[in-house]
Amino acid sequence: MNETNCRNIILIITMIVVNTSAVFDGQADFILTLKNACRTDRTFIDLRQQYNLTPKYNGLVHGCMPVRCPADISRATFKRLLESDARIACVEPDYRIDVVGIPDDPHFSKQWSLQNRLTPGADVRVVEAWGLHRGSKRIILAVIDTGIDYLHPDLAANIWRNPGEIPGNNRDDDGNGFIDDIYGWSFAEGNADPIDRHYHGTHVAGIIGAVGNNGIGVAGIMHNASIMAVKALSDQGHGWSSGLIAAIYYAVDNGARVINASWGGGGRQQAMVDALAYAESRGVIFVAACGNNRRDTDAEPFYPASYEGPNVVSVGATDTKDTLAWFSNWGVQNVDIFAPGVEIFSTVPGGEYAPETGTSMAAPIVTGALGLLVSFAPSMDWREHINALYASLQPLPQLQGYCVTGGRLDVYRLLRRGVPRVRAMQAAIMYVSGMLDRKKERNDK
Ligand SMILES: [Ca+2]
Ligand SMILES: [Ca+2]
Ligand SMILES: [Ca+2]
Ligand SMILES: [Ca+2]
Repeated sequence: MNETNCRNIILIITMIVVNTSAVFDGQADFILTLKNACRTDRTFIDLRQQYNLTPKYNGLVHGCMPVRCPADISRATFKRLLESDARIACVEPDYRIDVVGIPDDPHFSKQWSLQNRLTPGADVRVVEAWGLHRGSKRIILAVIDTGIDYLHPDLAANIWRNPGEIPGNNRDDDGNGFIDDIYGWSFAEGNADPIDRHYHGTHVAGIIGAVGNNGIGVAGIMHNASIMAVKALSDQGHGWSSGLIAAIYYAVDNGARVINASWGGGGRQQAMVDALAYAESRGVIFVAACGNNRRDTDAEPFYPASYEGPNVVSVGATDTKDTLAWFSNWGVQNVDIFAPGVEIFSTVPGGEYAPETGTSMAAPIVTGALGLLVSFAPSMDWREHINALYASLQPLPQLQGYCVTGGRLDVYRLLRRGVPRVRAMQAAIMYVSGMLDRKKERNDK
């Protein structure tokens, strides 16, 4: 057999094995991260057989392999066994992850919001920003959450549709490893339907990109957008880090430019660090809610917001008085910026609308703002987009000591940062088109 044939056969084997449909839903016993040199289907099969493992997915999720162990051996013994295997870089627990839910003191929250409803609101100046740009469907934002009500009349037109996939033919037409993934994928249920029966993901999606200027409901920060629905949290609002890691890889591999993560929990995890580094390597920004526990995350981290990658933007919540919201976490090293997170009105399943409160609502305001900038100034790279975000904040003395920047989002100033690049691009286009016109004139003579 010559080398080409051999490679073709390996390729065919790869295509059969790499199918990320779920073997089981729910919690894995361990997430194995394989060493770089061992990230092959052969190793996947060998490990499964040798240790009698049940993998969560029918293939490696990049280098990562969530598994259940055989019932007849203790977890501790098994962990030691796996850790001593030279092919495995690390063996970690599969953490429970929850939506960053409504603050757990709803009564107080109601009173608090009633008290402050008459106070003039501080805002992120998005109306002025809309004078410059309102977004576009070219930019894909991934909402990794409880799914999205993609049929909601104020969202449907801004939901991403996988261009390479034909719905309902039981085939993976675009060859991305997922069959009939039209709107995204459900890693919570292991199927192609990321519908939201909770509320959280739909609310987050509407903040980012409810259709603007359509005469109904609310306007997202982006009036026009493509929102990818990646469901990794259940209809009860929780999930497992194994599913969230797979969801991040899915979003990155399918073209998301910004990922919104209004969830968290569990400990620091190498498999998650790897997924976020992969996103960084592809220029994908990861915006994470910093949590609603009213605590200093420098002392007690809240993941994923507390991961230190330069593409991870950790967002805390301010209230209508532009001060730290009563439930919001903070961290002068761990939290990057603040955005409003109190009584934010947005879409909920069934064509409805409701106000919600939390850092879960602050993060998608930042995601939407970054989406606007990415769409407005596409010639800037992700580092420039993030630098523009930090440089354009409204500095507020009352936020000093609560986050790295001491500032609250200002969407208008953010877009202004993109103006020189947009002008330069327009000038270049005009120059080229002028040259073409002159050339045409010469030819016509
Ligand atoms: Ca597909
Ligand atoms: Ca299909
Ligand atoms: Ca609307
Ligand atoms: Ca950060």
